[in-house]
Amino acid sequence: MLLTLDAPAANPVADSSFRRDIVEGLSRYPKATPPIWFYDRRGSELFEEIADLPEYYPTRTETALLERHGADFADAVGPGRAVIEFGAGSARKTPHLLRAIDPSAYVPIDISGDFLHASSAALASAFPGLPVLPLVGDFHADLTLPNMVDDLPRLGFFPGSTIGNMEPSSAVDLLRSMRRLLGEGAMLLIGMDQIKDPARLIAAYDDAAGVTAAFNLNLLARINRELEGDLPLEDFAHRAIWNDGKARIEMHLEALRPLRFHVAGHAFAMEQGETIHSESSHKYGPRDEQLLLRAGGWEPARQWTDPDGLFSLILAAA
Ligand code: AVJ
Repeated sequence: MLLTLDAPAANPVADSSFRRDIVEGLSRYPKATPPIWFYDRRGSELFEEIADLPEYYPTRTETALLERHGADFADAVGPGRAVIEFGAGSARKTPHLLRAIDPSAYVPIDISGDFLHASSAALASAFPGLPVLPLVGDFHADLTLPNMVDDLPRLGFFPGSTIGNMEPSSAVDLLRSMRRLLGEGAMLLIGMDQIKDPARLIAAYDDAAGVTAAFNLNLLARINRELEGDLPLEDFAHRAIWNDGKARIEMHLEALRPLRFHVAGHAFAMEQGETIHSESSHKYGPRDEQLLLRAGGWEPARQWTDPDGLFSLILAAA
């Protein structure tokens, strides 16, 4: 049962913070933009295509863990919790968890309103008795949960290793804000991608079919469309590099020649070879998960890792 009366209007707050983040990110050196802005409708659709790519193992590996360990989750979490999902509810993962733990409500949170509305409708029809209460917003900001979940124990669900998009300090801040939002007695089920052979990691972020390149370049198309930009997409190349010192994959958009362009009335220049750093995906070694969760105010309780050691789900308690 979907409890949103109408499709969310364009979110003016997101529009102004999009403008602020992009102008600020292109004004600094090196240029860098927050990955949250990848996810307009086209960006969300491209990410769903990435999730099916042979090179991109995280989604299928995490989904297999969710399918396989449902009885463990039911045992560890118990029925009747309100599931609060941070990031778009993808139709392929969340149903496995919802079927396993018999929740009393589901609150998917995402910044991309129209994509969230579509995925929430799909989930509501798959779980007719479950109150589905989509919340359009930035989960890094302070949010207020729907009144309906006020008196329910909560389970946060933060899959995909999206935590890896953040610098360690921001990741800790996010975990702390999740702890505040979910409250005493809450639990958190979080996906964290494991460190591995850099060649395998680079392939996962620079696939042969070029879908990840299109995902990265789509940000520039969105900037041109929504912020009166004139960036020449044909003069940028997608790059995925492994930063060993920081244990992260970095996606960049490299200028193939000296460039001058405008965004939101501001003029920018790039030298040939200069890049816009558009995303980091941090990878975690043994025990890193526990350290990060504890720093964020959570106590790790259970961990499930696939047989090849590629990806982990960790259950933690507030
Ligand atoms: C959706 C943020 C988990 O970091 O692996 C996929 C996004 N970027 N391919 C990730 C992404 C390039 C993905 N997350």
